Amino acid sequence: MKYKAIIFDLDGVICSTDEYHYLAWKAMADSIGVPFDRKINNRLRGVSRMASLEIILERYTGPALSDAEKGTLAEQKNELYKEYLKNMSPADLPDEVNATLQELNDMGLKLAIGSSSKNTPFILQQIGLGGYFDAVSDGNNITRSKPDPEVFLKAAQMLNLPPRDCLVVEDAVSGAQAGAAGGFDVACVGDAARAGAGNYNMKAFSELLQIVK
Ligand code: B16
Ligand code: MG
Repeated sequence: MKYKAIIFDLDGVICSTDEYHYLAWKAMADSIGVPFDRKINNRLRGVSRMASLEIILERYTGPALSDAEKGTLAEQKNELYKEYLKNMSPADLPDEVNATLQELNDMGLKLAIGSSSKNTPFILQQIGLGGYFDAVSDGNNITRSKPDPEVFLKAAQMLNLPPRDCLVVEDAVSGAQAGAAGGFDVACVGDAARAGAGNYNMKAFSELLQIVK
């Protein structure tokens, strides 16, 4: 086998929370009168919460905001986002992803998560994957956000494996860059695959079954 483990990004790879992020950021943006649309929302993929807020505030023209006020705005968004996440269930885990994870597990690969999201444990629980992964590295155990490789390096450490033995799976260009910067091979789906950001650029998640052999 080419790899001993696979480290998956969460949002955009295992499941999609794009719409909930959009709705929650939109409510926050409306509350301070800053324009926000789905195109800007796309730029927030894989980006940490505070860095996402800074991107949204690029169009803000009101009175200067203190760090404390920015923290309150991010918290306001997150509270609403968590309310939306309560709607998630195992039905939000696509069948193809579920079946592929089972097959990869049966092949003897270690499976881990490498996500920027501090809500990772809650999302995994909602989609029925709480306790499923061999390691979970997320926004709660990192100090630097993607494209810094920290989140993936910590996942590899938790698995006790060097980066060359782990394949990273990402949907965001910043995430693919993080994987490459950490010395990992990267397989991309979605936006990052269309941008050709990975060593492998997939049309379907199940292509992983061939890539790892
Ligand atoms: P939170 P990923 C990322 O998750 C999302 O793609 C990104 O849109 C979000 O801003 C970030 O998590 C932080 O999320 O506010 O829940 O901590 O793609 O790295 O799994
Ligand atoms: Mg992602």
